[in-house]
Amino acid sequence: MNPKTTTPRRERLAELLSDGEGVIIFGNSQPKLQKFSQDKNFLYFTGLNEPELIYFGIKMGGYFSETLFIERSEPDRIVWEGEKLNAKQATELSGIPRILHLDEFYPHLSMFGSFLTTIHTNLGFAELNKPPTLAMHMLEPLRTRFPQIAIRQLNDLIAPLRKIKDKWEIDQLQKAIDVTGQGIADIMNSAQAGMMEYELEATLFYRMQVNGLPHWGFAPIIAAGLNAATLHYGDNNCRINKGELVLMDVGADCNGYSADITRCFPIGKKFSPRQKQIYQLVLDVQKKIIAMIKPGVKLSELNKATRDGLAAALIKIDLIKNESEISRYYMHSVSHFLGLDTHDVGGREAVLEPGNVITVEPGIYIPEEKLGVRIEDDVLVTKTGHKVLSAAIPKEIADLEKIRRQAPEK
Ligand SMILES: [Mn+2]
Repeated sequence: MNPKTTTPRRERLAELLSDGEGVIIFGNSQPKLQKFSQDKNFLYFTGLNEPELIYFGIKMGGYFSETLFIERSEPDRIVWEGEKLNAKQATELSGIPRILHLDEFYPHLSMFGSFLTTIHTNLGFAELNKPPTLAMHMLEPLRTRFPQIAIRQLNDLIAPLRKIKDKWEIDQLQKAIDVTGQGIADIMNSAQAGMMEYELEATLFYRMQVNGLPHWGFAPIIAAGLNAATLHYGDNNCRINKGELVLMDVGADCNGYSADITRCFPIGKKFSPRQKQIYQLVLDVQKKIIAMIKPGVKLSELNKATRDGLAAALIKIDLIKNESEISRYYMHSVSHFLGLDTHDVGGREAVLEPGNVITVEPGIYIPEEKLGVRIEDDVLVTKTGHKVLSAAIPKEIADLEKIRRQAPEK
């Protein structure tokens, strides 16, 4: 990301604001001895992937004024932490001309305090038994002094911007998806009974790293047998047994953009008849849902068609008697937006528009048979329909069995 991508985004942000409205985006902090990961709204609007930064923009008299707050450099900390971003670099990388230091945040904001009507910020959500979020904590003195200022969730304002992906963003997603697909192929080519789930995880992670994508988009799920029927299983620490079906819900990160792919494969040379039956019905529904995708379609329509399709299929094979029982075996939504966040901004009631990227991921989970199947692709909505960005990653039974026949077996 560079000012060529981020400056136009902030110009569009400015267009969403009325006079007296401001935007404050708190960048994330560096946790001790852990990898830094930037707040996605901060990254989207500034392109700066560094900790301890705050962005402030305000509309006044039709004019949009922007300030970035950075840390003061402390010469004797450099040997520990390296050089901090300086003002010149911050402007070059973000295109934001005015740079101040973090200790100037309150004095600077106070100058605009009586003029501000609303602040849109990455507030987060208050939770019982949890401390206030950084934004709540940081804005408290301002709220006390200027009680007329309404504090709003930034995501509600900017979701319409973030959910339309430009070409550069789609390229990042495509690269994340392609490398994830290569890693999935590596796993399918090498997985054997007796391995641990985390060995499969390591195979994909290695592929990501040698391809220049050193970060996961989200914590990977590698789940064999019964574990695949546990929706948020993420321990990845069980031994994989012969005959089990392995479910992988994984995605690499490319410049902050996350792939989100789920594939299943048998740990022998082929699917058992029951695995095949369930897998095929999930696949048929998944393809039907993908075929529906075009501008104007609502996510809620995709959800309803998925439930109806899966219910009809399970009635046909006598697993359930009537449609309402489908919730026993399928209990999540079929789609979410994908982008900087794996579950990206955009909402559940959205109407699809060109430039949206969504997942399509129906599943059937039968714990009593130690079987879970989910198939997930990443789909771009185009002007006339859709393009499956993950189309190169095999999912047909015949293709998967062909790969597995060639894989070494213990
Ligand atoms: Mn997903």
